[in-house]
Amino acid sequence: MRYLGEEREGDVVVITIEREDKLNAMNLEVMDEFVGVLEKLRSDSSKAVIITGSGRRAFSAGADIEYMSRIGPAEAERYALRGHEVLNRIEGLEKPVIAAVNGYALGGGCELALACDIRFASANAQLGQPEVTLGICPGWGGTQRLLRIVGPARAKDLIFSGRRIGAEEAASMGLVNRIFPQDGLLGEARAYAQAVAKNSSFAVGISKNLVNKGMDANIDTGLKMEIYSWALCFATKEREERMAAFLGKK
Ligand code: CO8
Repeated sequence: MRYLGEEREGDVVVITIEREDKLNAMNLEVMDEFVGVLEKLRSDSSKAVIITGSGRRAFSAGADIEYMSRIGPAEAERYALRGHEVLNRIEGLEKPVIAAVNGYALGGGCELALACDIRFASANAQLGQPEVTLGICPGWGGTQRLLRIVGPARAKDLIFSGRRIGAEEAASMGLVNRIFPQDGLLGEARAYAQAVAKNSSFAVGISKNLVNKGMDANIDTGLKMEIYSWALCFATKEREERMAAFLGKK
């Protein structure tokens, strides 16, 4: 792969966008590589995934502006669809995905982070949806996922103004879960991912699915889904073993 690094440590896979000279902006090739990596992650034995950017300046500065400056509506649709495919695959992956936001996460970069389950940020991170400054609206789910994470008023503020916010402000609106010094960020993300990976991956995966699907379901449907999923856990050997191990300790 040219633009994505992939490194596995125990149960955790770290994917790094490696286009540091362009602040990890994502061209079509980056998105194509993402599709391949995510397809593999769907069925491999890993239990948690971290996505980050190379270097100390950016997670990702977004979609590739040089490329977008030369395309028309048909190519733009193809680009948007590819982006949505990647982000939907991240959201649909039945294992936790943590964004380690190590600098700028702008436009498509912020949208990539929004599709992840958990966002850890370095103290120098800056997030934003500056698309309108370029004459476009957010195109990789920003209007929809940002709305669901921070609510309509904050989403509109960020999208209409295109302003960049720091890690503290992002955390205050729930856009970022936790903030770490830059040098500790990846280590903290790894430690968190390893800790989550120790839990039942079936139970974590099914919980992710319930939260994601529940976001757009009415409460009755969401609670019904929870009951069925909960009951399904009782069909797993792992549930039996984990409960027996707990009782055996006593
Ligand atoms: N695309 C392509 N190249 C980029 C991008 C980008 N998004 N961002 C930075 N770069 C490049 C610069 O052109 C520069 O390249 P070079 O050295 O060859 O000139 C290099 O990265 C370093 O950038 P700067 O010199 O600009 O660094 P600064 O420290 O001066 O500024 C900023 C850093 C503030 C992050 C600045 O680079 C910036 O504002 N970048 C653009 C951020 C942005 O607007 N992102 C949103 C893009 S739109 C988008 O993401 C839409 C998503 C939905 C797509 C839907 C599909 C159709």
